[in-house]
Amino acid sequence: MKRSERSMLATPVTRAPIATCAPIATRAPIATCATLATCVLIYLLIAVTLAGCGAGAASVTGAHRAPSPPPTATATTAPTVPTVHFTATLRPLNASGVSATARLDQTGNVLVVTLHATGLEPNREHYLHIHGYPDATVTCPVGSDGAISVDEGLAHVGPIALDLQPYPQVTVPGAVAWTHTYRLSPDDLYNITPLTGHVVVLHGLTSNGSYNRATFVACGQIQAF
Ligand SMILES: [Cu+2]
Repeated sequence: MKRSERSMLATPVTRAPIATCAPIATRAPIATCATLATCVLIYLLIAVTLAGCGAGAASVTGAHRAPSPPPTATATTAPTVPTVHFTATLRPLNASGVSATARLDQTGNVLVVTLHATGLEPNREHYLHIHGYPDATVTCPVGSDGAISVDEGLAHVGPIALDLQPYPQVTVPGAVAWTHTYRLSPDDLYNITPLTGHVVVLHGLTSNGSYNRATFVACGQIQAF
């Protein structure tokens, strides 16, 4: 047998599948069948080839299939923590002339405190605190514009529950707007809960020519709204 004849015989058996899928389907017209046996053989080859092509097509399609959509947001998002809102109206103590409003927005362990104050001495450090006890209620000193010592003030409002640093910086007389966000530790949360049992206090006043950074200058009860 000549080499060209051997290669012609070998070709259909070894080369038919995958690489020539589409051409084979269009390449085997009935008219080309020389005998019934040849036709059967050709159709068997076509059937086997198409089956292989079908499998290949499926796998290719699978490989290019769009990835499954990610789980919906509702399935993975933690439950929303509500924000609770509080306010405090600070009235002057020790004839300071200081007035302020504080807003407190608490979302879980995040507390945003906003303060608008007037009458604070400029270029002085003004402590800003939440005072009170855990699971108890304190109130601001009565007779708010009278002279109240630091000890008397603390007797009313209790210890510092949360030190609101960095304190407001007042560089010029007049109003000051200040806000800060705190990420509270478990101890902080314990100390300020419930907020409605606590007060906001501003400190710092010059009296008789000397500045006392602990003197109470304004106090306000925290209320929910
Ligand atoms: Cu204080």
